[in-house]
Amino acid sequence: MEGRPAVDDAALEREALAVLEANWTGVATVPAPGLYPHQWSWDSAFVAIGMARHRPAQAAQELLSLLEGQWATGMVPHIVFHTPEMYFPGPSVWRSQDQESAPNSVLTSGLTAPPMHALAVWWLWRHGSDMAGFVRRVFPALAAQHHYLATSRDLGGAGLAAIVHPWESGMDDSPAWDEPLAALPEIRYGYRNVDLDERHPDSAHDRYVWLALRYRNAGYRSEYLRDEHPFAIEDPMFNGIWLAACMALAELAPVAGEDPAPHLEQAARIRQALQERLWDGCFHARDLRGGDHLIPISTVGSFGPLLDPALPAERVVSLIEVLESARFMGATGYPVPSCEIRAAQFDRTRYWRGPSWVNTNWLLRRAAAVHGLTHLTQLLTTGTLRLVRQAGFRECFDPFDGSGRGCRDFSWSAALTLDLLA
Ligand code: 2M8
Repeated sequence: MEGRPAVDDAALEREALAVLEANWTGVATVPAPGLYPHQWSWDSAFVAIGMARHRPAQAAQELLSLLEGQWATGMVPHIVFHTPEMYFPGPSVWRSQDQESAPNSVLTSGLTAPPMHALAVWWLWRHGSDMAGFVRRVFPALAAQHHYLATSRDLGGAGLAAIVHPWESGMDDSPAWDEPLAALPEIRYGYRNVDLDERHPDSAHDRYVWLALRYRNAGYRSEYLRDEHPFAIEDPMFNGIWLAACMALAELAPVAGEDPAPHLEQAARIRQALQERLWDGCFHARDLRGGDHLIPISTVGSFGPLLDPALPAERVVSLIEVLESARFMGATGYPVPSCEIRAAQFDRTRYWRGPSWVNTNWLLRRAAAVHGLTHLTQLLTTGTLRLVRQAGFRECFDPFDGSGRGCRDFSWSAALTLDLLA
């Protein structure tokens, strides 16, 4: 594998802080220089988590900058464009300025992303200092974000939030979306984009753009999503994160002088719906469009509901068995492949189709910790640190030999390393 001389903890921490400093624009952190020149929603939450102990004021600013992009509907967009840097799909695709509910001060995308933010604020409150004022300031925005998910995105009507685009999962090219994407019409736009072609060698990317344009042309209306939009999926990772975020909001409520009860009730609704709708021996995504059925493939997203401290013990045991088996980390040298390796679609080299990611490793480590699984927590910590020590802060990694893939100096890989080292 592509190695580099062993670095000790202090050097690794210095390197991580240097990457984050280089990727800081003055108001926010870009995921990586060049390829991702704007602020991405869940990337910023992971950056804030990693910075909580080191630069809490900057971490708070990171989240405030993201929330500047929040729409009046409560929707927190998956990209906020603070600068005119070129990126496709950029502001001319999303046209947020034409939407009454979008902010005037900044341009944004029209989709959302996994709602990590309340958890990030909780992390900051727990590990940073003097955070009560910040918590009071952002609490209403976080409550509005959750209200948006509970109303405009409960497309299945049973208490889960549906994603309406693969980009909303944060795991764009996950094999879980292959089948629902294949059911859409074949689209061939005229342009080509080399970076994106490498990620999506088939016409999948054109379908992504087509889906985004349909939603935009419908004025980003919830009624359109409910009645017409051809892509709607209840994803276990998105909803597992949302549940954890509701629990975090309940714990933050007293700090903000608010009642925790509605947030605990929301968490209970998600918990029940996850069990009733997404469990069939493992958690799977539910396709609300193609005849309303579970998509059989298991991915790293299947473990999202493990973030719930109240997940029934027998479910925890079954999920951990799958995670540690030869279907996932039992067969690879490094944690955790993003897709089960026995699946025909597994590809150790392609983004969310196989490689290991620092953010999902971190989420599973958090899940292991909330269930008191000390050995697994330790395995995920050391395995992830081995990846970045050997290959650097790459976007993702080959799960078999640990070599780096995607771009370099990737912010969440650096930030979460800081948390793993703590
Ligand atoms: C990737 O997503 C973008 C589109 O939003 C892309 O493929 O170009 C994903 O890995 C996503 O999870 C991440 O937030 C984003 C920026 O790092 O890149």
